[in-house]
Amino acid sequence: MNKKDYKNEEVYRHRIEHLFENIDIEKARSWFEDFQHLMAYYRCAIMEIETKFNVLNEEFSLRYDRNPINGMKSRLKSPASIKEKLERRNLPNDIETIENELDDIAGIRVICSFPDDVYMLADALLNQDDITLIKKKDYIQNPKPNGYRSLHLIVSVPIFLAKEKRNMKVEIQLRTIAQDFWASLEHQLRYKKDNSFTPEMADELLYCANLSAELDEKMDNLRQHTFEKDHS
Ligand code: 0O2
Repeated sequence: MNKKDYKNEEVYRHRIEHLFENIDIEKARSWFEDFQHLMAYYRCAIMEIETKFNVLNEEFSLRYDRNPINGMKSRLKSPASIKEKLERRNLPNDIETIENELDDIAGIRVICSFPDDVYMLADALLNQDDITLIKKKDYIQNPKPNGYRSLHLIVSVPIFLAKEKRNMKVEIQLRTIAQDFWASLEHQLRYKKDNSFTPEMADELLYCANLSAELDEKMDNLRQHTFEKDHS
């Protein structure tokens, strides 16, 4: 090591020490371990809810020869989004607060074929005796001013571990294919990093949201005509 490298090494070590001087490494390690466990419990809760929807889809397909679920997507909120949400709400980042105050760490989106399927699936899930409804927001009956439509449920579902049972919260968003198409593109346009989203684009998107609601209605009429004829 030459003299210059040696000096750099010293500076580097000094900077690292400075960075960590206010951090209790043991505390940080224990926080991280608890956080990893909590995230694993949320992953289990996602599996439980996904299974419930898969069972409902299967049953419906046997009974009526069609699938009400077109697709499902799930996600765990990223550590960066969790941190951002806690800061936005002025909440401490301890594990208890994360679990008690944030409802959307585990999220499942259920994309349904027809608008009626959204409510049929929501009712069927909420009728199950191990599911507790915590919050419901019906943005289909009451769309957001920007045109967003979706049914949001926050539910609590038990997960069974080797030595305990834990009730975990899961956010479920149920929407039709058309509502999902709109929401995905709106999200991409609105959150584009170059700030190019204009009020005219917002108007245009609202127009598109109303068009897709009309499309859903027409498709639902076709469904009633086709399937009711099949089962009459
Ligand atoms: P991500 O990455 O999708 O999870 P809160 O979650 O409590 O802070 P709020 O407003 O009470 O906020 O929740 P709400 O209204 O139930 O909406 C939460 C989620 O719904 C959002 O999650 C979006 O996924 C979706 N959402 C709500 N409004 C819109 C909208 O106008 N456009 C689109 N495309 N999606 C929407 P996050 O946290 O934004 O992100």
